[in-house]
Parts: sequence; structure tokens; C-alpha cells
Amino acid sequence: MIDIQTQFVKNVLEGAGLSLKDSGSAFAPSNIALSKYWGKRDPELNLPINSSLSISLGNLGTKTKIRLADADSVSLNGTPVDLNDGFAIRTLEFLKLFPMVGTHFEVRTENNIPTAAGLASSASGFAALVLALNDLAGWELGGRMLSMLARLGSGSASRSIFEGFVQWHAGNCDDGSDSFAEPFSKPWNEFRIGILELSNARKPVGSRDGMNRTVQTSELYKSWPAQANRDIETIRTAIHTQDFPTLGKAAENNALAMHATMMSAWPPLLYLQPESIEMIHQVQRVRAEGLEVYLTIDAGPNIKLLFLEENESQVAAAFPRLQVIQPFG
Ligand code: 2P0
Repeated sequence: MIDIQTQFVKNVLEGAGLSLKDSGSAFAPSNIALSKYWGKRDPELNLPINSSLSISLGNLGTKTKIRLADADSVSLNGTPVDLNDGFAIRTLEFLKLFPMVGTHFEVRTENNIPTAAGLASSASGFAALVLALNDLAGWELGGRMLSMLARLGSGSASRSIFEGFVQWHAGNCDDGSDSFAEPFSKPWNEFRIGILELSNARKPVGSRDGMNRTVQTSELYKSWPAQANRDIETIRTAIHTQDFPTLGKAAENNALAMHATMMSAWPPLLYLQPESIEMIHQVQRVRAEGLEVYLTIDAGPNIKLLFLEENESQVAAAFPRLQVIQPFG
């Protein structure tokens, strides 16, 4: 497992100099996919079956500081993390891919989003870790290369290297060299995302196991890659023309289609809770009354609303617990 990843890292770092500093630090935003990543074609290089498209969440994300040390240590929001904890294990396993930088690391992570609440903290976490490593090692890598390194930690992390709208290209090559993320389009300042946090409990099946189970057992998954390709094209065009209803419809349909593939897996994956279903109905009700609001959902029970600034007060009135995010600041 480690060999193919080590070779990949070597290829990415070819030509990059090493100019170590005392410490490296960086921030990376969380992101929400408007057209989702669901399914891997290669688990070792973390290559996806389909491309995905996301929007980064501005100043919501992860700040990481890293330095070389005599022994490994990891902290999260100021509290030391047990090295047997899954978060520390994943972080330190990832850093083992970079022996040219060092053997032991002190990693300090600050998250301003709830960990594992379906708000993709692994995305901003691995993106910030790669950006901090790039700072520590003085590699001066470009965004494309950084996104490929972040991808090895977590697929969605490849998108969190960038601000704004981002596409992660699935690529075709077996060696992973054409599977990277890149930003596109200008800012859309009126764009708003509303988070309805219905549960911050850890989910019973993580995304990684959930997508593998879906690919292996869901009959409906067969139609997913083609749908994802169509939705990405629709959403890209809608972003360029700032056609919000077209974007919203495609994003909502994409998320619910992904959940249909999950539910048709065996054993079934049902991330939605009764409150999630209630909120889906509520979105449909207010939209029927003329309010331009759409939803998206990741591998968890929480609902994310998509709307424009002009409708913010009406959306907030219809969904009282809403946390509103301005992705473009
Ligand atoms: C996404 N999700 O596009 C989709 C939608 C969840 C549902 O990316 O195995 O944590 O680390 O590559 O990136 C979550 O999956 O999975 C995810 P790994 P990751 O945002």
C-alpha cells in the first residue's frame, strides 16, 4: 500500500527543492460539493470514479501548524490528541509519506467547523496539512500538485486547496497524474450557503466505507457516473451565466440521486434522520410558495441550503436554526 503512494509522492515532488523552515503553517477552507464525489476507482491512490465540483466555505475551515520534533504529537483545538485516536493515526500515517521532510512531527490543528458532522473537516484538515508541509519544506509547489498530495489524505481535500468554485477532475490515468483539482470562474458575491446542523453525532458508517459499499452493491450506482458528468456541465454553465435556479436544481438533484445510490446499497446506507426528511419537505414547501432555495446533503443527516443574498431574510425566517455562510466573504 505504502509503496505506490510513496512513488506517487516522489513523482509529484520531482524538481521541488527542500528548504526547511522552523515551522510551517496554513489555513484551508472546508468545501461543499454541488456535484458530489462518490466512489473510488483506486483506493490506494484515492482516485475517484467521477469528477466533482464544489464551493469552498471562505473562512470556515482548518488552521494547521507543523514542526519537526523528537517525538510525534497531535493537538486539536488546543487539546492533545491520544496517538491511538483515529484522527492522530490518519494524520501521522499521512506524514510518513514524507520522510524527506522528517521522521517525527508536532502537528497543531484548529478547526472552526464541527468535526465529523458531515461538514467535511477531513477535507480542510488534509488540505491545511499539505499547505503547512509545503510551507515547512519550502517546496513552493503549485495548486495542482498540492491538490494531488491532499487527495492522498482524503479525496475531498483536493478541492479544499482552493477558494471559490473548484472542480476535481477524476482523470483517466492509472498513475493518478491527471486527477487534480483546479479553481474556475469569478466570485459570485451574492451566493449564500445555509447550514442546518441537525445532529453532530459521529456517523455510524464513514464516507470511505460508505462509498465502497455503494460501488460494490448498489444497482442504482451504475447510473451515477453519467449523472455526475451531466450535473457538472450543467452547474459549470450555470455558474458562468449566474443562473441560480438551474444551479440549484442540478445540485439538489445530484445530492438526492447520491442518497438513492446509498439507500440501494446492501446493507442499506441511510444517513438521513427524521429531521432531515422534515427539512427536505420544508424546502419543497417554501419553494412551491416562490422562495428560490435549494438543498444539498453529504454523507450525514445535516442539510445545506443554497440561496442568494436577496432571499436571505426570507430563508432565515423559514429555517430558524440556520447558520449562514458567505463563501466569497
Ligand atoms: C463530496 N463526500 O463530494 C462527497 C459527498 C461525502 C458525500 O467527499 O475516502 O472524506 O477520504 O476520499 O473525501 C467525503 O469523502 O473520502 C466526500 P475519502 P472523503 O464532498
